[in-house]
Amino acid sequence: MGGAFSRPWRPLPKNNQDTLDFLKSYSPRNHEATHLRILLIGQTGEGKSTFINSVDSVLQGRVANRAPTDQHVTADSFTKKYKTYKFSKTNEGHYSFVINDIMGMERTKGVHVEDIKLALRGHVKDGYEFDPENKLEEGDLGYNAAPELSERVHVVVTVVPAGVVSLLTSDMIAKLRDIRLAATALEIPQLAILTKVDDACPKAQKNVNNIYKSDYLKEQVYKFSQLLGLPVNSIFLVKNYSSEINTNDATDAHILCALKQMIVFGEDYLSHLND
Ligand SMILES: Nc1nc2c(ncn2[C@@H]2O[C@H](COP(=O)(O)OP(=O)(O)O)[C@@H](O)[C@H]2O)c(=O)[nH]1
Ligand SMILES: [Mg+2]
Repeated sequence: MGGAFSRPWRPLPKNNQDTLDFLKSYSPRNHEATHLRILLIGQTGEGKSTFINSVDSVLQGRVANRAPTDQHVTADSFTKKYKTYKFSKTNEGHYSFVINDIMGMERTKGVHVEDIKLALRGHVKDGYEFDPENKLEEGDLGYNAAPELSERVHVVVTVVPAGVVSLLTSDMIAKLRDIRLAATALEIPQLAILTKVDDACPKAQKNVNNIYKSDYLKEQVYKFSQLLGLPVNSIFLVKNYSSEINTNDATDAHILCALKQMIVFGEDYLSHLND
């Protein structure tokens, strides 16, 4: 045995304030884009809305609850609309990145993979209500025929609970890979967050700083990397603010670390678009 809780297999993020400053001062170098758009994808109940709330909580320094989350996860996806979340700065304006929440991707009653591909290219209007029976078509009310750069997706993030990685069906993996290929064809960068590390690992539940010391969580990251073909260093472990009353530095650190990488990847894409 021995090594299960010895040295972290990835260094712990260090300075939250540096990352917060980076986020605050960030704006796309490509002036055609007013902001950077992050799209979260995954099945229902995996922590997408809670991640959006967690980001808001970290930025505000208090637990926020803007994106409706679902405590009672049923076959029906709670989020049906394509919705853009902006984040307010304390004094003025908004951060120069936004996060899109999308309907869950379950086999029946889930969002069409084709609709997600349209969203990547900015063709899905904000507020469009996904219809599992019918995919969005050119000419539909919710179809944006001439998307601006800011309406396109600049980084795609797959969200899966750490404890669910080994339970993903081949059908779901095929869908995720399908979207990944579509994003790759558009050269859109991708990463993943494995949520609910506290549910998946008792040591992580005790102390979130143990997540990079857990062999079990490391295995899930490597397994997910293989399943999806994403590099290991594009996969982040996150404990969302799901039951806490106050924020804390350790939980903030992992959320910030994942968020910063999303911005770095998205910025890289945006700034090289016209090369
Ligand atoms: N323990 C724990 N629960 C979480 C975490 N993230 C989300 N949840 C819970 O998982 C449930 C579904 O989350 P939600 O964000 O609505 O999932 P979505 O359908 O992907 O948007 C909610 O009850 C959340 O409180 C996490 O990191 N840890
Ligand atoms: Mg949701």
